[in-house]
Amino acid sequence: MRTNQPQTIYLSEYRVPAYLVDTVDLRFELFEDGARVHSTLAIRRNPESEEGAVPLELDGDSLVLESVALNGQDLAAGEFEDRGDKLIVASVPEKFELSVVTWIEPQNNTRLEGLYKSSGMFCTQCEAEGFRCITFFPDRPDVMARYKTRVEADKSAYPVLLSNGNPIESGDLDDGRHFVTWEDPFPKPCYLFALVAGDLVEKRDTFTTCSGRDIDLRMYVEPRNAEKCDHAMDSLKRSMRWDEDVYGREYDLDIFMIVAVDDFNMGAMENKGLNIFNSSCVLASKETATDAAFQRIEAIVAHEYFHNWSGNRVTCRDWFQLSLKEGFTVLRDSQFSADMGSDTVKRIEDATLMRTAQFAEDAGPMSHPIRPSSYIEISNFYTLTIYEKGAEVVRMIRTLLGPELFRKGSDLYFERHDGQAVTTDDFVKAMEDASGRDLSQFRLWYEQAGTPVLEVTDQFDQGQGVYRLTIRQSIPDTPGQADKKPQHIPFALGLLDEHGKALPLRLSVDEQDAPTERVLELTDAEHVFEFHGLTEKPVPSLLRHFSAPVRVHYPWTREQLLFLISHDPDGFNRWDAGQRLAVDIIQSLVGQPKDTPVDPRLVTAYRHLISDSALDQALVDKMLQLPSEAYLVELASDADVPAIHAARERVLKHLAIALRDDLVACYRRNAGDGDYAVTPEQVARRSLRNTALAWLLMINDEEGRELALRQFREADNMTDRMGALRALVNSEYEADRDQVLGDFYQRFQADPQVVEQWFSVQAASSVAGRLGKIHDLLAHDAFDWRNPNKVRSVVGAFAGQNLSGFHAEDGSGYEFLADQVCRLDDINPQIAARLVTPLARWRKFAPAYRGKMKAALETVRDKSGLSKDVYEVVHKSLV
Ligand code: 0A1
Ligand code: ZN
Repeated sequence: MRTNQPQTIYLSEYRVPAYLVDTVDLRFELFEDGARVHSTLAIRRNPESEEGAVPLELDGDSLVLESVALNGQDLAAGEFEDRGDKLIVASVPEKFELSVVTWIEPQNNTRLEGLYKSSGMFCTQCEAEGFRCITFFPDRPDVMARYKTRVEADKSAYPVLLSNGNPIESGDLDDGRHFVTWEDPFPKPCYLFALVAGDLVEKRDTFTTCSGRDIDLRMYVEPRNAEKCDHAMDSLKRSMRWDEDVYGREYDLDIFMIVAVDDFNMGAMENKGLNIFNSSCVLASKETATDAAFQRIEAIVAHEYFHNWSGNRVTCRDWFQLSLKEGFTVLRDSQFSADMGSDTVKRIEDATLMRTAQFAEDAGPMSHPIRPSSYIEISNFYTLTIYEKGAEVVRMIRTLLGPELFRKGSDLYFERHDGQAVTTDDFVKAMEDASGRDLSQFRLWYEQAGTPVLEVTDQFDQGQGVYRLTIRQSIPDTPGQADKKPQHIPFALGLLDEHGKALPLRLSVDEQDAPTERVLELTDAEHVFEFHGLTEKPVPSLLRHFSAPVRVHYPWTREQLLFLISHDPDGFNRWDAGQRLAVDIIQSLVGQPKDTPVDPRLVTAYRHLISDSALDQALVDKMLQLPSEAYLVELASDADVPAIHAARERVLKHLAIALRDDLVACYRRNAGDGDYAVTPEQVARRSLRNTALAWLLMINDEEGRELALRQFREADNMTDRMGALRALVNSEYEADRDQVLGDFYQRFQADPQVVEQWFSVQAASSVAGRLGKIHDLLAHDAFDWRNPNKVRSVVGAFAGQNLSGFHAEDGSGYEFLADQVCRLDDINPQIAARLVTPLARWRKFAPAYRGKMKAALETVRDKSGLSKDVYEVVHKSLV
């Protein structure tokens, strides 16, 4: 157990920094047994601070202090205090230079924060508070400085030496060492600092900006990955052009660099001019990466690039404002992905993530507003709420203002705050000032946690031809917040007549040329809207495009949903109707006897979808996917996972049996695409045939088995190969499964990104991923506790995706996860805290499971030396 209780940080206690740093001069001496960091800071008292001549306090973590000098004079022992997490100099002048030398051990840094080694190279991760693991510094984003960085290392082992900005000097030193000095002209917070040193190959390209400047684009990767850079480079160029076209944002430095590293806690990091990526989020070839990976890489490259404006040029005042940069940037990358592919499909993917995972977070013990008011460990707040809900909130501003005024607001925001560290309120203010709209009630989205619930009822007045829609909103209590105020919600809708025709939405009897889709604005706890001039009761199409991150309850009949599936002119809501129907049918089977009939109308609807090649195949592909187990669990209270799993499987098998011939035909119709390309059409074809295979194998279909084995053998790309592998792994053809898993490993064992996929396809499988198997995977030669991707691909995939395995009735899955979290906590607390999430949601589950989950969580709580990362999640979930 922890002896000291970690401290809570409050937004209300924010004070401007007492001291500012104008310039940072760094010199890194990199060695095999450690690194010496020489730092010289030009510091002055902050004129905006009321604190006056207070002691200077710098943050530190795991540093060995070698010397401190003030204006060139070494300080004597009594003149400063090294408390480990703080370096305090009691008396400093108004303006001075402080030089600090620290010794660190990157080779032993398993937390992967600060400077560490990954596959032999040095690299950094400073967001959120990693810079303090490199040197003593006021580690907060509102201290912005200009950096000059000299990196020195052995020339043969580390020929490439990188940092932010532009290289200004380089040369050889004694003993086979060399150096490069970099200078970044843009003031930045220390979380955007980066350094890389390694034996890397360089891939180059150029981009000409809208004003005609040539930007030097460079990717640095390990030699074995040299052929996996093209997709990221192309994605980067598309992102740069898009940000100019859509947001008017031009790149500002002369060089833009991307580096791939294997050991990385998150997906990627937007360090100024030197983005560092988790290898799995940047490297791709058709032989090794699936379509989904190609799309993910494009989105992440864009996300990091877009941060150059939304995050770097304008940054966050403090970490409570994290969603300022993350929410806005996720919206931007989501718009970009929609523009590169299909708007509807992207919207379906975003809404699915929100409804499955963010709603669960918002209803769980760690629920927080997109601008939290307190935290213990900021790393725990890189959440779906900050990122995805944050993006939805900015999207709603765009919906309320319309695209033109939104762009005007964005321009004003960048112009007004360039070079500053600001708040979410500054963002909203810029939107208000540019548009003239009052967003005061809208600001509640930033302050109140929880997912609003809309109860919709309707009534048709035949005599008057009026359709009355009543919408009541409520927001559930969340930890520390009760009795919430109604929020400002844009609610898009349409009404259809019995033939599926879109009806004009007349809000008054005499309204002419009324539109067939409207965005209603909900601001009160209850609204009644009247639509005039109707001759029959319409079918409502509600919350089109997922116009707000809310739950909608309306008493749809199955007939209405079937009608919307085939008639709604809005693609998103056609998909949504299909999901609602499938949810309703699966829910009605949970806990029922095995022979309870499945509503035959589902089969008819699916048959129609599979065989209608006139429909947009990408949408069909999405519509065929049954709601996931995770989503069904999210919708349930007292969730009984094995029962949910069984009901969903029953529906899946029922569909597969009934549609067996249609599936084979679908597979054949979509076979063969010519040259592999990640186009929406090809992606849909491959996905459709992989869905067909998966379903056929669920029912032990011999022809399906042969098709899968052939596809596995003959595949020329990873999507096909993985599709066949996954179908076989999830089937009862045990001998085939072992055979293909063995072949796959033999072929790809040298490629860590593919081995990760090989781990996760097994760990996530309810058939192949039994606990014994999971232990085997952990004992496998290719598994490495120090590599977050490996941990996620086995432990994370088991607890997060293999729900029936994890929720085994004897509680063995819970005990397993608790053991792994404890083990990992000593190696990498950030990853350990993320892994514990499935247990932290224990209150969600049926009593038989809940108690065992709680007990497992208590064993984590009682571990000695628990990190504050895990402490926060465990304690908040046990209160
Ligand atoms: N800002 C990055 C994500 C990131 C956050 C934290 C990290 O370490 C704790 C690393 C990366 C992004 O949004 O892409
Ligand atoms: Zn980001």
